[in-house]
Formats: sequence, structure tokens, C-alpha cells
Amino acid sequence: MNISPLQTARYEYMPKLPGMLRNGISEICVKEGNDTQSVADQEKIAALFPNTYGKKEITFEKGANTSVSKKQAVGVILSGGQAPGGHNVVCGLYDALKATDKENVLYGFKGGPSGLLEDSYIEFDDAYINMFRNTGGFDIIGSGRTKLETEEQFAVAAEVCKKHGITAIVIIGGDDSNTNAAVLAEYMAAHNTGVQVIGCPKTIDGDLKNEDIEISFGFDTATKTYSELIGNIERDCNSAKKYWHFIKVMGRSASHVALECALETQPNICLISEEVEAKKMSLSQIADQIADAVEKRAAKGMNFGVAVIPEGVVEFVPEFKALIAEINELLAGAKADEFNALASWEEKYAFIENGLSGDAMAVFAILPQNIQQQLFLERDPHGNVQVSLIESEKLFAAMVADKLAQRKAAGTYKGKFSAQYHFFGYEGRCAFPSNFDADYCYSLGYNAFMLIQYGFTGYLSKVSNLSRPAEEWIAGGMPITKMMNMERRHGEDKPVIRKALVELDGAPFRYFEERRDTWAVETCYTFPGAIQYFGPASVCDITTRTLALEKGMLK
Ligand code: FBP
Repeated sequence: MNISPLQTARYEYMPKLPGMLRNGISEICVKEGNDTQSVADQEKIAALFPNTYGKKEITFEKGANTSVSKKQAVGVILSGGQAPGGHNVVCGLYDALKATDKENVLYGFKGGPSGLLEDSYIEFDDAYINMFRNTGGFDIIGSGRTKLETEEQFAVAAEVCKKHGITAIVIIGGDDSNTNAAVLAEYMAAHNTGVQVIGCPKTIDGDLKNEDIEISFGFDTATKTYSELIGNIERDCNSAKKYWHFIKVMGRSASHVALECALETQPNICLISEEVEAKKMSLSQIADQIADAVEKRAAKGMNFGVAVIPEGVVEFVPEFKALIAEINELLAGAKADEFNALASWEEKYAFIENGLSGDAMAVFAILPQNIQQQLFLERDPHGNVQVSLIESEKLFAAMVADKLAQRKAAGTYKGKFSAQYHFFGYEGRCAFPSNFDADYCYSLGYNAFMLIQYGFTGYLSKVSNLSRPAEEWIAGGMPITKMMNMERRHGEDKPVIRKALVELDGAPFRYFEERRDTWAVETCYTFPGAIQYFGPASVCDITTRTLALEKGMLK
């Protein structure tokens, strides 16, 4: 196998653990905190989780080990989208498990949660684990989006665990996967299976965060990767001075990724979906806001700029959301076949015009034709519009071009406008984890085993105090039920972990808001450069500006 010099060097990197975990299980004891309750809907959630609700938060400290010694066989699952650092969670878990007892075993279920249901697994050994230390990706066992949520699935999972003598399952995933981890933990406890379940907080989107989870892993590396690319584009743009770059960045729903990239690179424009929704902005208003910046910069001779667009923005535009709902309705059931049978776009357009309300049609009519066609042609297996496939970077560029053409005709704008488009998503999900993510993930995995060894179930592996050096990080666990509330999902009330959107009164957004008007008309670009893995801690180990602002470490 060909291995790059960086990969070889990263194999040698020793991730930093929180101080209290550094001497292994023999010197770790548990400090119990308070009983917990869910963030909302306490009675309902307590009733749904009679065996796992209300447990105490815990932290680990240096002290005499009081855990009960038993042979552990642990199964680990990677769930959902890739996020840098996933391999290190597995490595940390493996190292802790083997350091505690060489006879302990770690199984990796392949291809995500379905691997557990299909009993498709590998048993890790040193040689295999060593090939993945400090590397990006989830290819160590693969990932998948199967949801573990039904009683039937849980029964199969319990059987598979029984077959292999599995004592605990670790689920590495986002808000949905950790919600399901809590439900699985409750099932395993209620059925006296003896199987513990522990979650680990993953997602580049950064929306699995709350008073207990300071950051989900992968967010640091992914945003650093996108910020490097955006910074490079800013420099190109400021050199050539002839293009406006429209850059869409991943983040299915929340705008944390876009905001962090903006804080790192100071582009001329960064849309924040949560603000668009709060202000009930229309597509036309958003296009006008961007066109204003283009016009002001053109008046100063700067016919170039950079606009960052969060992936999920169109779903936060109220009129667009209503349009999508009408389209889904319009093509429900057999009507989709009728539509698909129409031969030309003109006929299809007439069908649409006939079926949509006047308001929805007014929004549809202002969209560029390629976006109109995307809305009708690229649909998911349920027949719904695939909003995440909408090329919003092209949509806004086209709408801005229209606005500028109108302004030119009115004589208010005399500049030139030429757009380039980019989508940064997959580029960041499997990057070599930054030192922060390498350390954080290794600690999450190591800590997950400590939770198992001390007999906890339904807990999330929690490592906090992350804006400080790793030595000062605090390791422990939090019952997942503490993060839950009831939400309506697919017509039913369900207990779920609350998704964290960008808070408009939070420090990161306020910092951005105070400066963005200047960034819009001046050229204030900053160039973060590539992630550095070797060198001074002040360059290599710092985490996101979002976290620094949230912790008051940046004003
Ligand atoms: P997770 O929530 O599972 O971590 O995945 C997030 C994400 O990377 C989003 O940013 C993106 O919209 C989505 O996954 C894409 O997923 P897929 O590659 O399965 O289409």
C-alpha cells in the first residue's frame, strides 16, 4: 500500500488526553454530580425512559479505581455523514479497552448501524487499528444512515450482542443517532440484556451542541478545510479582481459552518439561514442585499467579491418553504406519473402553473430555469423535492445578476459582474483531523470506555473545557435523556435531542453582525491557510473562533 509522508508522520502522533485520563483506569475514579432532568417535557421523557432517565452527571477524577473488573466485549458503530476524527474515537476506545485488560475485545460493525443488524463486523487488532490512527475518513469500518429505532431492530441487535457476548455498544453519531442510542440503551436495560450503550457526539454541521457538548467532533477540521479554500479564493479574487465567487458550504440545516468560515476569512457576504428565517426574508430581499454590496464595491472600482452561502438556506426562506410544500403536494401519488408523462418543459410548466397557488407561482416564476427544473426533476424516493441538491450558489448569483441588470437599466449601477461557483462539502469531511479533533476524538473514545467500565448506560461521552489546553480538559458523562425534548416527527411526538441552530443573540453571530457591513464594502479578507499538524501549539492546536467567542476568549 502506498502511504503518503504525512500519513506516515500522523501514525506517530500521540493524541493528548485530558490530564485525569492519562494514567488509565487504575487511577481513575468517578465523581457524581447532580441528578439530571431533560431540557423540556420532563414527565413525558421520564415515562418513556423509566430505566435510564434522571441519572446523575458524572466526571472522572484521579483517584482509586472502584470499577468492577469484568471482561468487556464492545461493539462500535459509525453512523451518518463522515466527520474528521472518527478513526481516533475508535483508536481511543481500543487503547483504553486493551490497556485495561488485554483480553477485552473490540468489534467494529461495518457500514453503519445496519452492520449491527446484519451481524457484519470485524474484530480489531493492533495491526489494523494502527493503519488508521490520526487519519481522516470512516473507512476503518464504513458508515451508513440506517436508523436504529424500532423494537424489531432492537431485538435483532440484542440477539447479535448475545451471540458475541457483547457487553456494550458505542454509537458515534449526530443528534438522531444519539437519540437512538438513548432509546436502545433503554431497551437493553428494560430487557435485562446486560448491554450498555454509550454515544459520542459527531457531525461537521456543529448542530449537536448544548450546555454539555461544547462542540461536535469534525466541525473544527471541516471548517478549517473550507476556510483554507475560501481564503485561497479570496486571494485569487483580490489578485485577478474580476469575479464574484459564490461559495456554498455544507451544513444540512444550521449555519454554524458558514458562520465559522466567515469568522475565519471575513468574506464580503455570508448568509445566515437562521437570520433569514427570523427576519422572514424573501429570495428577492436576499438578492438585493447581495446586489447592494456588489454595487457599493463597484462604485469603488472593485468588481469582485466573495459570498458564502449555507447549504440549507433556501429551506429557511419562508416563501420558498411554502413553495416546496406545494410542489410536494402537487406531485403526490399518481400525479407524479401524469407530470412525468408530459414531453416538453413547456407542457410541464403549464401543469405547474395550473397546480400552484398564485403566491407559490410568483416565487417559482422568479427562479432561473435550471433551478425550476431541479425542483421538479430531482426528487427523493418519496417523491419530495431534494432541497439539499438545489444549487443555491447559482440561484443567488443569477438573481443578483438580474437585480444588477435592472439597476444598470435605471442608471444606478455601472460595474461589471461575473460569477464563479463552488460547493465545499465533501472536501472537508474526511480531511486528516486537526490536532484538536485528533485529541478530542481520541479522548471521547478513551472516555467512552471508562463509562463502560464503570457500568454507565444511556450516557454520552463528554469532554469539556475544550478552549483550554488538553491537560485541563474535563472528562465524564451525561445522560443523553438530559438533552431531550419532545418534537413532532413524521406526524408523531418523539423524544429527540434538540438540534442547535445559530443563536442570533449568541456571541459568534453578534461578532459577525458588528463587522459584516465593513467586510461587505471593504476588502478585509483573512487567509487562514492549510491546517498545520506540526509546529507551535498557538498555530496547531487552536480550535474554532465560534468556541472562542462562546467562551468569551475572543472579544
Ligand atoms: P451528519 O449530520 O450525519 O453528520 O451529516 C452531515 C452532512 O455532512 C451535511 O453537512 C450534509 O448535508 C449531509 O451530511 C450530506 O450527506 P450525504 O453525503 O449522505 O448526502
